[in-house]
Amino acid sequence: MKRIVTVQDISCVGKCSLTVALPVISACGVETAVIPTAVLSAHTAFPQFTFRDLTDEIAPIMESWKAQNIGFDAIYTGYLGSERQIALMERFFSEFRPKDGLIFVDPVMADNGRMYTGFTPEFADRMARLCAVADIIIPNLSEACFMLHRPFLSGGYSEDDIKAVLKELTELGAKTAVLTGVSFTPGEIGVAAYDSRTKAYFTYFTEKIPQSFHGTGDVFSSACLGALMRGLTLPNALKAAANFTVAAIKETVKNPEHNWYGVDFEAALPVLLRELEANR
Ligand code: PXL
Repeated sequence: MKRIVTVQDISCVGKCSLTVALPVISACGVETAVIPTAVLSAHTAFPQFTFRDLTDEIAPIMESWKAQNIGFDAIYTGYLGSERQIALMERFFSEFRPKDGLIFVDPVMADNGRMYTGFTPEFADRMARLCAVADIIIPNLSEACFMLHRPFLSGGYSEDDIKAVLKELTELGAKTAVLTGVSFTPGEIGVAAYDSRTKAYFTYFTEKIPQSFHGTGDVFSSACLGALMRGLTLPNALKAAANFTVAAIKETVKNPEHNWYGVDFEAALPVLLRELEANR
């Protein structure tokens, strides 16, 4: 069984970061170790939340694992709370870089053209440097624009614009860039990806559900990494993750009393498992 480690916060309520990554990647049949970067009572879109920073735990955890020769097939970073945590991840990557494995960075910091509470342009610049040492980076359009110092592309952009953003993202240093939240046609949303080594460009679109929810980026990234670890090609992993994410949103909106804060991905896990089987 493949073993990955994911580094992100645990928001006790809210269905994002670790409370998504653990169940989704485990459901893919992949062992999922964690480094929690912070404990929040709820994610930062809640009007009120507690926040306990765990940065001081990261180096001791790394040293203890090193001493016991614990290694991973992939490292997946999500929400990181500070520039210091990013610096620790650079050290983590250099000491634990998996042989033939994958460093997968989701530069979580923004959506819909706005940074989440607590993030700054300096953080975006620092995150861009972490992206430089990743194999795959998976920002949404807002995060990509912040890291590239581009005005936010909120619509009305062309496929050439998206190709230019992807190329610039790989020029940061990452081998492959995946952009989420891309839409060229009303009613459709999806993903575009570019592999700088093979020059392969790939897109995949699903129907766009009008509501938007927190945590869908984490659902998408976790499913994509789980699928890659199960041996799917990147295009098939992206397709599986997109179909799973749209199924999770549909499960959520089916219930008129649905939560506002996250998606019912739990009910869509069978869709993900079928995608893994079908694309093996
Ligand atoms: O889903 C991204 C995310 C992760 N972790 C925390 C967040 C958010 C988005 O707001 O607040 C704590």
